[in-house]
Amino acid sequence: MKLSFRWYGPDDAITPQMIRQIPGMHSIVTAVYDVPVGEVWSRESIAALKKQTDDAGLAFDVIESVPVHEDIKLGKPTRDHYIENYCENLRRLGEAGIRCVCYNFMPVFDWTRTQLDHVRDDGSTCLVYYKDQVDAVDPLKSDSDLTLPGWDASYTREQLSAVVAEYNAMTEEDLWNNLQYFLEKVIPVAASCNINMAIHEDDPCWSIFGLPRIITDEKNLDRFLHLVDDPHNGITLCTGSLGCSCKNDVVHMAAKYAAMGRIHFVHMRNVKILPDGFEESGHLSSDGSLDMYAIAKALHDNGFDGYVRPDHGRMIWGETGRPGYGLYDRALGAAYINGLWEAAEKEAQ
Ligand SMILES: [Mn+2]
Repeated sequence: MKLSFRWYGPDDAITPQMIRQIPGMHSIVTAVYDVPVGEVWSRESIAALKKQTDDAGLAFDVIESVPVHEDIKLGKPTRDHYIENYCENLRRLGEAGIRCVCYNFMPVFDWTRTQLDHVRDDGSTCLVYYKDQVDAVDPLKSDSDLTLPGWDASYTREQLSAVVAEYNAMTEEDLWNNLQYFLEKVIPVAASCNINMAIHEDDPCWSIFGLPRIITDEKNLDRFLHLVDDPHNGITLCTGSLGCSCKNDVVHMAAKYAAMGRIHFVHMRNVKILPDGFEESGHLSSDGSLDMYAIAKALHDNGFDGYVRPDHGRMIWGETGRPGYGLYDRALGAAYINGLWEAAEKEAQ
């Protein structure tokens, strides 16, 4: 297990030097943020990230994310141009020493939550998803002034309605076909660059606004891995994204896909499942619905040797900043992951 931590680049108030002081820290997880989605990342921007990471004494080997342009997901004629740009990014990242690239294939909306600052009993705040609040939003109604946090602000309301309508005309099978087309071009390039591709599950792992969503459960992950049956075609096991549905047995999935050598990256976070939604919790097992030790042990006992990072944390101790990405609670999460891993190692001896 190589412990890692997400860093949002030079504008992030949390610096690589701070991250370096978390015990056991190995890698920075970052991305180039100064280029629109679908364009080629400059070698200068990649080198600047690498230098800042190197200077802090951390490894520069994981990217989250190289985002996939909507035209690729929609299967538009322009997709070949964007896929070639994607492959060029992989070549440049491979040259710079990147070994793992996280991405997702979610239509339009990346992660979806209804509130980013829900106040918990202990006074900390967290991200939540309440179904009734999602149901109250219709992205196709341009006169609606309702929005959800985390929506891509680069879309105008009209553009958002248009792209949602395009996806509504697609079936899940169409999306599968577009994913396969993408993988068949990208995975051979990743393999030649010694990069493991790690798709992130849809978050949450069900359809929203009638949009197709396919990276959601064990059956679909099995199908995904067979689309291109190459070890470089792997997954990011995001425990919170899969674990917000009680239908997913995250411990079983961790064991199974680790044994297959197809988990390259793990996002460790806990989540409390509610009858109609979920609340993100502290990393500790008893704070949510997931058995975090059983997940860590399943990974360990099945030979997992990839990257792990604490995922979203609560906001605690008065910290402000990017919701879910404060320093304090993620650092607590990292310390907890260290403890879980040490216990799994010693139990196995
Ligand atoms: Mn995640």
